[in-house]
Amino acid sequence: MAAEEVVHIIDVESGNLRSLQNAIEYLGYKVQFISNASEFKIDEIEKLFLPGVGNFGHFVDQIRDRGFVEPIKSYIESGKPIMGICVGLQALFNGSEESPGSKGLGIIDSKLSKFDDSDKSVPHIGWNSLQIDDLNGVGKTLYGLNPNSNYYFVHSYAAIISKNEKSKLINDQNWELATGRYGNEEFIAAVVKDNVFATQFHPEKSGTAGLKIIRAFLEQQKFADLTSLKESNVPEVANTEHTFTGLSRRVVACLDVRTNDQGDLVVTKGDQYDVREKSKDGSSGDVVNLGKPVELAQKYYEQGADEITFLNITSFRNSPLRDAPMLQVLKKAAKTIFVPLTVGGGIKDVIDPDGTKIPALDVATMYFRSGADKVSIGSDAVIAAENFYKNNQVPTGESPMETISKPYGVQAVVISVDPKRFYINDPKDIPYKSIRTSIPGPNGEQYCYYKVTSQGGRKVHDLGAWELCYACERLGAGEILLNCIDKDGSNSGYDLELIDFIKTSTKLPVIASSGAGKPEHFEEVFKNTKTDAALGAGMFHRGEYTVRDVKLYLKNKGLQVRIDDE
Ligand code: 1PR
Repeated sequence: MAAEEVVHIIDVESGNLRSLQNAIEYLGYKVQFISNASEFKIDEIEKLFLPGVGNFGHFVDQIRDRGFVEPIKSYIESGKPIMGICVGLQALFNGSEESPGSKGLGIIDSKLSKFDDSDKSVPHIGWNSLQIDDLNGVGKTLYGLNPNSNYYFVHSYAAIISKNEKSKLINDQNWELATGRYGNEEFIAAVVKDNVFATQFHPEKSGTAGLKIIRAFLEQQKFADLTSLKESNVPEVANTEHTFTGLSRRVVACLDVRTNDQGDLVVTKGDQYDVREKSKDGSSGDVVNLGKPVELAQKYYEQGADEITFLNITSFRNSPLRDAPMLQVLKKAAKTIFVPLTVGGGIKDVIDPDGTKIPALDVATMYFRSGADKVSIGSDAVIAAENFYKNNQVPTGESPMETISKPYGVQAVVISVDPKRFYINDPKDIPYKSIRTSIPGPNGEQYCYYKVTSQGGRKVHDLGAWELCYACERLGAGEILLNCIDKDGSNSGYDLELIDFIKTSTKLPVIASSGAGKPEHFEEVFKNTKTDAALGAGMFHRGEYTVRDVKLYLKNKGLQVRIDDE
């Protein structure tokens, strides 16, 4: 590599480009962004990235409006290397079912459609593997794409291909393909032709395995020997499951962050949302301090966490715009952590001290620009859902979920649900959906339901958790972080009944949270519920188990997990 070689990235202000910048810089290159056609000087560009996140129409319309279409086409004709990522791959196609009125670049003569959600969650979020046809039997793979690795995908639309379509792309259009499988659907995970390379997954969010691909592109190592690709040195386990979706079991580490009484930003954790130390007489003491956010996040990344979530748990008290430490945490963490980062707490319309109203979209943009891949909305999701029902289930277009998902895509919007269990004798007693429970109430009640709360459990609302999730899916949420106040910090395992109950309200992926105390709890939740991911906090912070302990345990139990490349 030439010293300080400059690499260019097309920036149409959609999604988190900071992570890609960080990954490229981590590999020793300099990054320059190009945000309009006048900055696009073909002669000065040696390697070009076209990353895209979110909505297809928003992205390709921006490409067109900023005058990028012809420069990109000329650049490709010049033979210099270009790499598309996620919607950057999708933009190479003719169009997408997501945005019928918006035209793609038409470089790949095919189109995109939505995954079928009748038998699986959509969006397709998580770590999946690739099928790579041995290129003409020569035992080579492209840009280090490794069939033994897992890569991070997050999308609802894809180039879903039949055998016929695949053969057309390969034989008539001369594309080389790596495909992925999501349930019964085969889709394009990566394409290569001459100087054009694109991936549907995010290599900048795919740990060491992903960094290897970016490096191979930067060094233009187009062909790697398939046999030289090192597999993980953790031994395979006989009878390992093959999940129906193809996704590995996703393990998320969560950091609840707040300022303690000394003014330091710390990772904390309590039980049932009480994060203060208890003294012997029962009075509460200092905020429990379990460590520094960036240090812990880095540790969990190195231990193999599939995703890291930061929750600013007291953000409802003050303006997040003044709460710069959380932005700093994110910026710093994103420099060396190459898995998805979610940030929650205070994603809502805020009024700054001078009276200026700052829309939730701008708050979210700040976080995306600092390195977040997803934002998580708690209290405001409850308010939006209440308004949804008041408005006869008609979305107004004004809730943060709607305004943020429009440009950034639903996959970037998580809702964080803080439910509390209530017992009843008869489902007809309440206007919400309920379940028959195997853990009867204190007075022998056979049924229960869950009310949602906001402001960190302080305010209980007249709204069921099932109804909240149902509404939020219609308002533009893309994933559900499902906490449980009764189980939080209990180390007694997840509320399995709650998880399957919520899965009946939505097609969205659900992250089970609250109650994990040992690796067995992860096995239990993955085997006995339909959850898409499982989150742990206290057990990791207290050092009782590492993320790697959990993953190796699951692997030994025959569950499919991602162990990152060495
Ligand atoms: O309402 O949009 O500002 O978001 C605030 C966010 O902060 C919400 O996501 C809310 O869940 C979270 N939050 C608020 N107060 C607390 C608290 O603990 N006092 N933490 C809090 C919620 C729940 C999980 C936790 C799991 C796993 N924490 O994230 O990490 O329960 O813990 P465990 O494995 O140790 O059992 P807004």
